[in-house]
Amino acid sequence: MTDFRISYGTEVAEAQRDGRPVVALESTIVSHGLPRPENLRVAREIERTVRDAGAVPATIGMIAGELVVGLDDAQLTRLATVDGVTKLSVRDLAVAAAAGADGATTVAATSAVAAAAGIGVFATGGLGGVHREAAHTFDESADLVTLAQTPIAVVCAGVKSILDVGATLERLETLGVAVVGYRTRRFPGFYLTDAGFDLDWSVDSPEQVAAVLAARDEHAVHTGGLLIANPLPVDEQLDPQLHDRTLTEGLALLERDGITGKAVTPYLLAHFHSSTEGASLAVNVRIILRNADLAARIAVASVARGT
Ligand code: PSU
Ligand code: MN
Repeated sequence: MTDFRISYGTEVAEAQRDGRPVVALESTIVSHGLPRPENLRVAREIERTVRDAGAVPATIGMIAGELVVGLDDAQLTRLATVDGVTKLSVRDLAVAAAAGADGATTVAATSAVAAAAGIGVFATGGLGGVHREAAHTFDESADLVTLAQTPIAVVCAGVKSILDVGATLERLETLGVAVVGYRTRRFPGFYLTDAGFDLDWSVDSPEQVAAVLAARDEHAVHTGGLLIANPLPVDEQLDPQLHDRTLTEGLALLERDGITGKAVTPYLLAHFHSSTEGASLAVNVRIILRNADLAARIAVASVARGT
């Protein structure tokens, strides 16, 4: 566990003191994954979804060099609307803190901070992973290696479909990140219901996930992350033909514009959102809200078990 100095939102601090369920949420999705002005509206809707399911939302980010677990509405607004918010992975946290920066935390950074704050459940959209040209570029998200070392349950719709999903699943196996499908044995593909790969395990209820987390803590053998892969229903996914067309186009543009490093994922997501005229945005929002709801139910079930 990393020893960060953390500032807690009032509601989160109270919930933790009273042993009530808390769900961690990331801010990169807000600052870099969704277009303005919808991003702020969606950020608030994610928090409301967590509350409606009986848990307290803890959106995580950095404000003027301070790590905040449970951003208040003014802080959330700042990260959603101000220019120059940095995308922060785990390695950036100390540097950004020393610089007094505003920053949005990725899945990697959010997981590490949430675990350090004693929060066990986290909801996001789609995980980062191995990029399609990784054999040449070595571009693999720090989300993977961080989750290998971080005891947190992440509810996601698989990994982003812009990635090499098969290679990402192989890396998750190598790194020792547990993956279970939620009411499915097929790995979801973010915008798409099914990415074309089988899963070894599936769970059917929040209580079952809570049982897995309890067993992990009891045995203390596997201390890494657990992915709960929660697919969109088929009739809510992005039209697969539109998806494939948009992705091919986006990958070509990436090459043309020479985009590399941490700019790749925001660039491709922005391309999807503009080129599908909002269709991918609507799907992305559905994904996050469904994951926020499931994560909250898992947090509630974990508290009910007394673990
Ligand atoms: N899921 C989404 N939208 C996003 C992301 C995930 O629906 O914007 C973000 C997450 O913060 C994730 C990051 O950690 O993209 C991955 O970036 P990279 O590939 O540079 O590691
Ligand atoms: Mn990368």
